[in-house]
Amino acid sequence: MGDHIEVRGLRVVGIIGVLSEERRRAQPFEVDLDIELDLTEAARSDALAATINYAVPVEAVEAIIRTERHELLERVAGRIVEEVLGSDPRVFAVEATVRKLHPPLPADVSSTGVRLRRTRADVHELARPATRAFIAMGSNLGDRLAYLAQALRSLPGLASVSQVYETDPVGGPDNQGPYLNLVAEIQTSLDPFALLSVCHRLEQQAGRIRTETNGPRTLDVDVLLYGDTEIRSAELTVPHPRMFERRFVVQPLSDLAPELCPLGWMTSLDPGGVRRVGSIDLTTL
Ligand code: PH2
Ligand code: MG
Ligand code: MG
Repeated sequence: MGDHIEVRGLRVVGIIGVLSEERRRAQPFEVDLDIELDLTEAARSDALAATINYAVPVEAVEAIIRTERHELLERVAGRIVEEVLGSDPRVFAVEATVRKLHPPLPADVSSTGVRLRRTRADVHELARPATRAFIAMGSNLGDRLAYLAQALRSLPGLASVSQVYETDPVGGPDNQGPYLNLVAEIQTSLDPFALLSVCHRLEQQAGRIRTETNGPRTLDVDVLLYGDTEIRSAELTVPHPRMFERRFVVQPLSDLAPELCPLGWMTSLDPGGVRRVGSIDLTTL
């Protein structure tokens, strides 16, 4: 689409800089803004309500430069982008250029500046607080421990890992070997769907080939829990729908978060087929 509202050459005086003379005396800055939003309706209807009044971001930029005290042009550009994205949900991206018009340099330079472009998705990603999530892993083909260790090394935000358990296969064909299972705790600012694609990437990295349901696999990586969030969508169900029926999940989960595993669940599950085989040392992964 490529629609923009454009502001060029907005000049404001402010205190931004690292040098002590810059901290003492205000100097001139110039800002260019490109605000990306769909202008189809405003272009057709001539209604101000169908777009954003550019006086609003202009005023926001003036206020940031005049009243806030930052050292870096980067931070000022960051603040402008945050503010303009936050001011109206129809804005999907903002590019801000901030120039210092008389940079204190021992050279003949007309201006110095920084340009940032951020989409709404970028800013949300940064602003999202970390969530405690639990990931289950299982392997019953090839060098099982090596697949688990490799996946743990690549898992972003890893905080702790359960003991490793050898478990009889539940469901699937008869001729498959036992699993190694574990549960990992992570702190993540990825949203649950981005986390799911990380899990799929780890499975691919282990060369997983999907044939039959519950068939043998080099690596299975499932999202068990994501904070208190509940999700029921075609791609992802959280909490994992079968987790509390499966001792190969509940046993390692209870190593990390017994408070999430009330005794009733554990004792109602068949105790057979799950053997503790050892632990993975996070410091030597
Ligand atoms: N995973 C399954 C099906 N059955 N059995 C064991 N013991 N461990 C698993 O990880 C496992 C399973 C589907 O993901
Ligand atoms: Mg699974
Ligand atoms: Mg799976």
